[in-house]
Amino acid sequence: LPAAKAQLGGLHLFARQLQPRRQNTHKGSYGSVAIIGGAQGMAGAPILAARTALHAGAGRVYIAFPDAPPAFDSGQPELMCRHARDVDFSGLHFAALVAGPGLGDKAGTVELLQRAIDSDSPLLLDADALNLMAAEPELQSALAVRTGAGATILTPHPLEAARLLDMTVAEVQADRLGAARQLAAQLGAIVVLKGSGTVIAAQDGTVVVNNTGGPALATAGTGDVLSGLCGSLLAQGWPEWEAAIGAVWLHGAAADALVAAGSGPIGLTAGELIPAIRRLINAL
Ligand code: NPW
Ligand code: AMP
Ligand code: MG
Repeated sequence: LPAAKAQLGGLHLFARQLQPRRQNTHKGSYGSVAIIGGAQGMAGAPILAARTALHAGAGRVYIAFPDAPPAFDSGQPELMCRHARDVDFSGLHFAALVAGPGLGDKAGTVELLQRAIDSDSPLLLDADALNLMAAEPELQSALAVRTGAGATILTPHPLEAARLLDMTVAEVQADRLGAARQLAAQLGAIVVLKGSGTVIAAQDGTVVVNNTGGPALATAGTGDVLSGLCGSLLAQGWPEWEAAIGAVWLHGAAADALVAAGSGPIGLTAGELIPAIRRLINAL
């Protein structure tokens, strides 16, 4: 923790965001997040994202499933599980939308994604939302002209970035800064190119390389945790650049803390990151 504080102190980036909660606030003060995803067999992905969003401080968290939703998440009954067709994403209904974890590619998902892109909410696209975008040029056009005030953040891993750029993974990895910059400029979004040394790129070409985390994170579901964390920070009013960098940094720092305590690198699980992220946010 002292090392984490020193790094943050050096950055002076999050001082405005990491303030104690004001006394006279309520759940509405901390934003509603909707996680859009969870096709048959991949419900775990949005559940990990949603649980993270809650533990990182969002006031209310919904999961919008593309198919029939479970009645509730028995491990986290605070979450609200809905069928996506019954959820209104329009305008600024949600303080942040996270689309893609375990979303799949069945009929109807393109239209569902279009509704999310058309909203004015800050929007994070991950996983299958990125794969659908790579396959559907009209979604890319819609993203490029997203007119609302809401920011857009994309969080591809190298294969997802390669699909969007029509490149190979080797080409992306050979020039990670260039690939992230190209995607950010092409799609008018902040791009978080994940992997060892995650690159965060803005549309104007600014790039940052993260220095937390390590191979403990090379396990299923860690990307889903990152998407929920970033969505939670967006919902709590973090500007998009700070939210992207802050989420990546906190996600890696939580893994580092768990490794230091003996819970990794071998066998760390994505779910274990969630309480560690909460601990870090409260300590900082
Ligand atoms: P390889 O093996 O090296 O050829 P996919 P996915 C590559 C959901 N999940 N550096 C690597 O390729 C997600 O949310 C659900 C280099 C790897 O095999 C998605 O919706 C879970 N290469 C869906 O599953 C938990 C890298 O990409 C391939 C790389 C599919 O997502 C798991 C995988 O990419 C999962 O999150 C790197 N740093 N990182 C659940 N519990 O419900 C990745 N690659 O084929 O897009 O599959 O990422 O698993
Ligand atoms: P995903 O592939 O979407 O599940 O995302 C994996 C997450 O773990 C991303 O945040 C990656 O940056 C992170 N990650 C995976 N492997 C490493 C590594 N070797 N070093 C640092 N971060 C990693
Ligand atoms: Mg992923």
